[in-house]
Amino acid sequence: MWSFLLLWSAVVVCSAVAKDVSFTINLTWDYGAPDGFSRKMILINGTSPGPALLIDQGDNVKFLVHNNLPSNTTIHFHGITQLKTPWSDGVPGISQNPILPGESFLYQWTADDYGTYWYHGHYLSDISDGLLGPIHVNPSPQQPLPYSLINSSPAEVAAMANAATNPLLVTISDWSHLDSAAVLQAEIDANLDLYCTNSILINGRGKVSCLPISTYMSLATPSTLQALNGQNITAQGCSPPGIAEIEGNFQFNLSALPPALAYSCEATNTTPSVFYVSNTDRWVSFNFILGASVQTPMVSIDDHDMWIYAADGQFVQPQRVDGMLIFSAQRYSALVRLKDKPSYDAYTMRFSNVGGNQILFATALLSYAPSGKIETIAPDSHALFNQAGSATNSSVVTLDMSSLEPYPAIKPAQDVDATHIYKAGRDGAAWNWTLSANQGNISYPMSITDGYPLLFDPNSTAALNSNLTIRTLNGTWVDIIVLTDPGSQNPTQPPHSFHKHSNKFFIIGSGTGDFNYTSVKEAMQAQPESFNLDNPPFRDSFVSSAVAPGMPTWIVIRYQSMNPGAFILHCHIQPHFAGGMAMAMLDGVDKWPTIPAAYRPDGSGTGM
Ligand SMILES: *[C@@H]1O[C@H](CO)[C@@H](O)[C@H](O)[C@H]1NC(C)=O
Ligand SMILES: *[C@@H]1O[C@H](CO)[C@@H](O)[C@H](O)[C@H]1NC(C)=O
Ligand SMILES: *[C@@H]1O[C@H](CO)[C@@H](O)[C@H](O)[C@H]1NC(C)=O
Ligand SMILES: *[C@@H]1O[C@H](CO)[C@@H](O)[C@H](O)[C@H]1NC(C)=O
Ligand SMILES: *[C@@H]1O[C@H](CO)[C@@H](O)[C@H](O)[C@H]1NC(C)=O
Ligand SMILES: *[C@@H]1O[C@H](CO)[C@@H](O)[C@H](O)[C@H]1NC(C)=O
Ligand SMILES: *[C@@H]1O[C@H](CO)[C@@H](O)[C@H](O)[C@H]1NC(C)=O
Ligand SMILES: *[C@@H]1O[C@H](CO)[C@@H](O)[C@H](O)[C@H]1NC(C)=O
Ligand SMILES: *[C@@H]1O[C@H](CO)[C@@H](O)[C@H](O)[C@H]1NC(C)=O
Ligand SMILES: *[C@@H]1O[C@H](CO)[C@@H](O)[C@H](O)[C@H]1NC(C)=O
Ligand SMILES: *[C@@H]1O[C@H](CO)[C@@H](O)[C@H](O)[C@H]1NC(C)=O
Ligand SMILES: *[C@@H]1O[C@H](CO)[C@@H](O)[C@H](O)[C@H]1NC(C)=O
Ligand SMILES: [Cu+2]
Repeated sequence: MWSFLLLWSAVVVCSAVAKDVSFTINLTWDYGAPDGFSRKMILINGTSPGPALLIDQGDNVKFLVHNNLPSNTTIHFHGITQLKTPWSDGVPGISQNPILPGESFLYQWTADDYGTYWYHGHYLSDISDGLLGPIHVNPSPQQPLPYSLINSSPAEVAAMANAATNPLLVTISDWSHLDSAAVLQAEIDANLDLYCTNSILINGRGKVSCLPISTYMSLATPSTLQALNGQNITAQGCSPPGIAEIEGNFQFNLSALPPALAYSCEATNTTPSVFYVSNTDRWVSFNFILGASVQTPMVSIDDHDMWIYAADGQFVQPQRVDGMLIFSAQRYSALVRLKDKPSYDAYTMRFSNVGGNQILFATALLSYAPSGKIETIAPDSHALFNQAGSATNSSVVTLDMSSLEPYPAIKPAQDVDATHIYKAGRDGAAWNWTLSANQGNISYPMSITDGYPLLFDPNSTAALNSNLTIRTLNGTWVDIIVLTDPGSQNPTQPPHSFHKHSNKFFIIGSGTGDFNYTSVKEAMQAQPESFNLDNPPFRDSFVSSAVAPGMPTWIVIRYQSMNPGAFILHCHIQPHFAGGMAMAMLDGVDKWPTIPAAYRPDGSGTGM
């Protein structure tokens, strides 16, 4: 007994001593063929996704980037709080100047929170060219773990804890055969909002599948068929560009659109990613990261259900699901009970986009057999979801995003010090998105600060423009209400998947219709059923509901300003972000930090 206790306290003491970990990456612009089609892309030390950062809670991280790209870049560590290191948040115009071609930059931060995160480029849409990689932070030994809520048997709990400590990281992205600069140019030339990609990638591997148009039509949902209004889905599985019900009442120039961005499809025959498991481990943890620019896949594994036990890193009351919809920028960790006696060597993992934009899917394999020994795969008839992500069986359970209760329980403040209401939508063009409904455009935020990012001058004209920035006092609680409003030019909007940099927030309410109130307090008196101040989700992403004609939607997040610095709140759908759907957030303007000389534009500006 004594030796057990001593061992335990030794572990605690050890882990309390934060260790330093260093990573160096070299970014290059080179040929790759993730879905079998070759094009130039961003490689991170020769791969995409880049190497996984596997660290422990409390570690001090140094991350040195060599930019050997022909373009500017910055790296953001998505979901990392950057407590007391706002200069390492990686947003051009907000917290640093871009890393120019041939230059290097040193990011330094502490892994304050456990969980699954990711790093990615934040300069325009460089993320869409392959600049992304996973991060996993193992919790400190003091952190309570939710596994016994799934199965209380000590042997099962130990197997789950082991699986969660050694997760299989699944980075999901989507892929276009044109680079992000060409996609953006095509949007402007054709005056369109582009919402198609050529494939979905799982850990950087995918395949171009072209189904017969009649199959696409039979997979289309009733609402997609209604929007199509007699037109066919394209060979690429897309709703044809320029449908007013989808893109708004604007003048489009379809002849300026390269066929690869919506119409053409050339199938490839690549092999999928394989995730190897051993049934003697009993459990495996798949930690999914959605690094996609556009697509929203339904994730499922044939013949296996999943226990979702963390959302955006944060442990939750586990939910048993057959399938899970994952939105741009989100992460979910799923414990999967392995079969004691599998009937097949391998089972298909399915990732099928849900939404009227495109029918597009990817698969991967969960294999019980070692590499090179897969002889039998459970047949497609075992799938619970079709290639459009719709359930094929009425008893399937999908993730309920609104009830991801944090574990252990945490509560937001019951009232706030400040309320900010923003209207989000298109302005003037299908591709021109705004979060403030007043300002914001394609070059935002890169262009607004002209070499002197907001972090270095929180009293600049741009920093004081309330159409572009949210300013908070340190320690205060703040509500941000995002109203997605159908305008006359803008009858519909897809769901937007927003991400706030720095600390996590609570998602305390949502609804349809106008938000005719000046505060949550007032709204709660009128419609208490739309709010949860007791055990709401606590995470770093939130999703607005799709907007239909005449039917606005709204969603409220509540957070405590506690990390003075300049951050950003933005839609993570890349064409929307590059189109301007962002607001700067200046947290703790009354307690502004002193910026180390190494990060200041009038110092070296490189972190070194
Ligand atoms: C990237 O490659 C460099 C040079 O080979 C190596 O020193 C470094 O450790 C690699 N980085 C990672 C994160 O693996
Ligand atoms: C990065 O990779 C390029 C191309 O392989 C190479 O020329 C360059 O020396 C590398 N830079 C560093 C700092 O490793
Ligand atoms: C890179 O950033 C610099 C500084 O903001 C800017 O002058 C330059 O035009 C940018 N280059 C590209 C290729 O966007
Ligand atoms: C749609 O495609 C079918 C073949 O799958 C074709 O017969 C029909 O004419 C097409 N309709 C339109 C409006 O293009
Ligand atoms: C539409 O795009 C084509 C091809 O880029 C171009 O030649 C034409 O001038 C454009 N039309 C309009 C009205 O802008
Ligand atoms: C339908 O889904 C449920 C839940 O996963 C499963 O138990 C059942 O076997 C499925 N039925 C069919 C016909 O696939
Ligand atoms: C884009 O939106 C901004 C802000 O809402 C507006 O000022 C600008 O005129 C719009 N640009 C175009 C091309 O419509
Ligand atoms: C903010 O936007 C409103 C509405 O477009 C405009 O009247 C106001 O002048 C703008 N404020 C600033 C500081 O630009
Ligand atoms: C975007 O904003 C910048 C800075 O306010 C301005 O110079 C530029 O003209 C705007 N671009 C568009 C397309 O509205
Ligand atoms: C910004 O202005 C306020 C009020 O004038 C002042 O108290 C604060 O020190 C200024 N902040 C910085 C970083 O200059
Ligand atoms: C900001 O507020 C947080 C939360 O109240 C507090 O922990 C922190 O010390 C404050 N920071 C500064 C610089 O005052
Ligand atoms: C909100 O106000 C608008 C305009 O004043 C009104 O048309 C609408 O019915 C109101 N909505 C609700 C839900 O009260
Ligand atoms: Cu969006």
